[in-house]
Amino acid sequence: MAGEAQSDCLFCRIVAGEIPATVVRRTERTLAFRDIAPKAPVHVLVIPHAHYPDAARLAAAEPEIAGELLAEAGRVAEDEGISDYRLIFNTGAGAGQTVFHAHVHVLGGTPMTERMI
Ligand code: DGP
Repeated sequence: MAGEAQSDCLFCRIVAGEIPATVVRRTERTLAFRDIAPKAPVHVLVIPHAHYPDAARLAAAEPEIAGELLAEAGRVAEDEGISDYRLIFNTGAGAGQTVFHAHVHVLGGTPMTERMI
């Protein structure tokens, strides 16, 4: 069913605590943790607990959670002490998406003038 945890999904397993991650924020419906291969001094991923393959499909099915994802991204930036940051939603393998569980990258802590991811 839409939104249900998938046993073969890396980020579902992080949500379940089966795979360790450096968690920086957690809410009832979202989780924020540091990217394993940071592309900037601040590189945090914010994901919904619910499994949707990408952010657009999350927004279509659960617009409230999609809004929470953005609000949490802003709170991560605030917690990290950065006012300038980039939010990235890679959607589809051809755009660089490698994990097919909706997520937004929060990138910052350095001048964000070039393509980084
Ligand atoms: P994307 O390319 O947009 O699908 O981003 C997926 C990100 O997930 C990528 O920047 C690397 C990160 N990542 C992959 N595996 C792990 C992991 O096991 N732990 C953490 N913290 N991040 C991971």
